[in-house]
Amino acid sequence: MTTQFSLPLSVYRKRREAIQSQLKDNEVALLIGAEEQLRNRDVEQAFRQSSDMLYLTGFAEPDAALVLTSEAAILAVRPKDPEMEVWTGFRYGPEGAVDAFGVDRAVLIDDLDELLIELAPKSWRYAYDDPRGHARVGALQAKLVAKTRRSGEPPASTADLNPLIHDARLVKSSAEQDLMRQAGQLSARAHKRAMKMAKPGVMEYQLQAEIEHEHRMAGSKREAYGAIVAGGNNANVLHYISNDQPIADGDLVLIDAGCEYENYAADITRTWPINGRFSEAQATAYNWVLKAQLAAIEAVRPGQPFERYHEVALAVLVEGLIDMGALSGTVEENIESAAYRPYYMHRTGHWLGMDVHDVGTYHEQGASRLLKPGMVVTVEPGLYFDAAGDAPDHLKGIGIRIEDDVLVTEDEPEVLTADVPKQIQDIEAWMAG
Ligand SMILES: [Mn+2]
Repeated sequence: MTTQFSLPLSVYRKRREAIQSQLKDNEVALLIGAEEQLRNRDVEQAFRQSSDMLYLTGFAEPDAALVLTSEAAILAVRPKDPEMEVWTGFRYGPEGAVDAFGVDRAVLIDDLDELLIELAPKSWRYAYDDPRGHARVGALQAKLVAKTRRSGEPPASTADLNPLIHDARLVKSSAEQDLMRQAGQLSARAHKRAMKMAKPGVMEYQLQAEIEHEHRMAGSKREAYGAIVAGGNNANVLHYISNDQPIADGDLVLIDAGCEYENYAADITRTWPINGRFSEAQATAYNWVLKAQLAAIEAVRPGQPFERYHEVALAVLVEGLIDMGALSGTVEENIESAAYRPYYMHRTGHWLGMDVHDVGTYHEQGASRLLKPGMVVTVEPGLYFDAAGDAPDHLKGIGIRIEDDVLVTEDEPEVLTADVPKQIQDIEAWMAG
C-alpha cells in the first residue's frame, strides 16, 4: 500500500473545517468523487480522483463521497472486498478510511442516501465533477422530499457547494506553491529533453513520448492533460491531440504539455524549429509572441484585474500583426473591430492548480477578479496563421504559442516554469549543444 497524500492530515482537516464553519445549522454538504470511465470493451481509463475530493480528503479511490456538517466529516467509500482486492488492489473500506484519513466516521457508499436521510438536513449543498453525479443528487433530493411529505416538514432546500471549495482552492498556500514549483520544474525538464531529441522526420507522438518519459523518470505519476505536439500547420488547431504526423524539416513544432506532481498541474507551451534554426519569418512572428508574453507576465501583480494581462498581450500581438502585414490600420482600430481574431482567438491564460484549467470564477460582482498573492495563472499568448487562411504568404502555416505558469506574489511575478529556454538564441544554443 502506498500513501495517497503528500500533505499532513492536519492540512486536510483544516481545509474541511474552513468549509464546515460556513455551513448553517442543520445544513449538510455533499461532495461526490470521480467515477471510473470505460475506455473500450472492459478496459477502463486510468482513474483520477476529482480534485475537490483530493483537496478535502486526499482519498483517491473511485466511488467515494464526502459528507460535511458543522460538526462532522463523514467519508462514504467502497467496502473492503478481499476477493476484488486480489484483482484490482487494496481498498481502505470504512474502518480503514477513518484511521487513514482522519475523518470522524465512514460508511459504505451504498448507504450514502440513508446517511443523508438520517442527517435530515434543512438545507444541503452539493458538488460533483462527473455528470453522473447529477442523477445521484436528483434521486437523493427526491428521497428527501418523499420523507418530508410523510412528516409534514418543508423539504430541504438545495444550494451549490462549489463556490465554498473553489474560492479556497484559488489561493495556494506556501505548501501548495512548493508542489506547483516542483510540477513546473519537472515539466520544464521534459520540454528541454524534447528539444534535445528533435530531428526532422520525427513523429509527433515520438516527441510526446520523450516528454512523458522525462515526467515519469523525474517522479511525476501522470500528465496534467493530454499533450499537444503539433508540427507545422497542425499548430493552428488549438486543441490538436492526434499527434500522429511526421514533422518536416523547416517546420516549427508547438508542444503544449505538463505533468502533475502530487496532484498539482503544470502547463507549458514552447514552439521551436524541428531542425534547430528559426527561419526569418518564423523568428519575426516568434519574437512578437515573446514580446507579448514578457509584457503580460509583468502585469501579473496583486491588485491588477485578471483581465489586465490579456489586454497587455493583445495590444502587443496586434502591433505585431500590423508590423508583419497581416492587418492594416491602428492598434486601437483593430482591437475595437476584433479584426485580429483570425490570428488570435483565445484568451491569454487561466487559473492553474490541481486542475489544469483550475476552479474559481473570473469575475466578482460583475468585474474582473483582482489578483492576489498565492493565485497561479498561465500566460500564453499566441499567433496562428493557418495555411488555408488570409495571412500574408510568408506567414502561412506558422502557429506559435509561448506559455508559462506564473505565481502572483507581493511584488515581482514568479515564473514557475522559467527553466525552459524561450529566447531564440537560447533555444538554438540548447538544441545545438
Ligand atoms: Mn494553458
